[in-house]
Amino acid sequence: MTRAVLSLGSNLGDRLGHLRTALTVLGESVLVVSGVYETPPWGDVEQPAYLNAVLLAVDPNAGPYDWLARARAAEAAAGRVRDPERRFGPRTLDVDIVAVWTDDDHPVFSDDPELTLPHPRAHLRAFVLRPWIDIQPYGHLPGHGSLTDLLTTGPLAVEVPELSPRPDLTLESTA
Ligand code: A4P
Ligand code: MG
Repeated sequence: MTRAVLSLGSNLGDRLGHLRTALTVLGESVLVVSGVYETPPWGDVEQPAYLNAVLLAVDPNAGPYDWLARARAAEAAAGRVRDPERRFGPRTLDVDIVAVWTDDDHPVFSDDPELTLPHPRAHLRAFVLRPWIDIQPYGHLPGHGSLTDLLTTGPLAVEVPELSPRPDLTLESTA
């Protein structure tokens, strides 16, 4: 069994609809979903604002690479087209594997470029950590410390106020 924290992002087309598509594809493994946040684009600023959310998923039969396969299936279902010229550019749906834990609660670490765990940029992104703390207030990003510390000290603290909670947009869990 593994537990996985996945991040969802969309800034093209029906953004909320694309996030909901991810939940539909991930299905019953989804245990809990954060609120939705409207966030300024990170990494490549010449693009529309994103909707971001984070979820916790659990599956007795899923290994780490199964989460990656499901993430790709969700992106495909949302009609994602990759632009190799624009790494952090706009997309209908991005599903990243933020972190994975084994059934005995050990975090999985991997430096495989195909699946790097934890996600190599998660600790730099308020748009991942802020939704995550909604669903795991005492959570830790493996290798980087508590979500509370990451969000309240250091460079991310100034980014948090730039994220707009969108309580008018809800992602229902399918669990
Ligand atoms: N890969 C390795 N590790 C992982 C992992 N933990 N999770 C590999 C997911 N994928 C992982 O990913 C590129 C390669 O990373 C794949 O081969 C995969 O096997 P991709 O999904 O093909 O491309 P990408 O998502 O465009 O690249 P990347 O580098 O993951 O982009 P990011 O870092 O996800 O950035 N601003 C805001 N506000 N909100 C956003 O959601 N997202 C991005 C995308 C940029 N700016 C944003 C947002
Ligand atoms: Mg990605």
